[in-house]
Amino acid sequence: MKLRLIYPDLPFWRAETSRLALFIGGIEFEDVRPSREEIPKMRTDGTFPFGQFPVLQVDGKTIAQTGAIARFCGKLSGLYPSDDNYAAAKVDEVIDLCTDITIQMRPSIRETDPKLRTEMRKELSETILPRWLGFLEKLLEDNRDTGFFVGSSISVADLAVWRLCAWISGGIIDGISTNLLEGFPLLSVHQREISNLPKVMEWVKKTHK
Ligand SMILES: N[C@@H](CCC(=O)N[C@@H](CS)C(=O)NCC(=O)O)C(=O)O
Repeated sequence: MKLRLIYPDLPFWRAETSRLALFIGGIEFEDVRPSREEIPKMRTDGTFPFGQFPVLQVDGKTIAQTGAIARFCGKLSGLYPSDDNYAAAKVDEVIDLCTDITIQMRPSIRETDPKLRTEMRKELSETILPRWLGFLEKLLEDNRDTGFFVGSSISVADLAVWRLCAWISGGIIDGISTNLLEGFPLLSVHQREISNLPKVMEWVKKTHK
């Protein structure tokens, strides 16, 4: 099976979850990272069927949508439950939660008025994100003995949250506190543990700039 995963050269969770899953699973894929100049053409030549990315091409056929791609790559890599429908739904739940959190960020990222943007980021830091991160913390608490989001081993849910939290609290977005995870002990430990996995460290060393 020939796989081409298409997303700009950024370790954003929407693509990085699937890239990393394939890497961990030892599944060969072409890691296509179009430049800013190449993207407009891809919007019109059918590469991005909904005008958005990531996109995964499987033997020339296209899968769009972050969650669909993550599930597909998770299944190929052994990082998505294959015989437990409840566990599979719980993984989906976490990925959808990552999407919801990303959507919370969008208005301030698109805001062009600096004063309004600062106010929005303050509200995100102080109120909105702590509420949503609390939901993730609660999921870890419910699955406490394992340190993973679902079941007793790593899944694409863990990879998605790991990259999402690195983005939110990594000092990448002006005005969003880098101490955001401090109030969430299980999420903080989860973040560290995933970062320290040998395959994750190898991938980060290889691809993150
Ligand atoms: N529903 C899509 C949303 C993907 C999305 O918003 N991608 C962003 C990049 S992270 C994008 O394509 N932005 C450009 C645009 O919307 O025109 C998914 O789940 O993959």
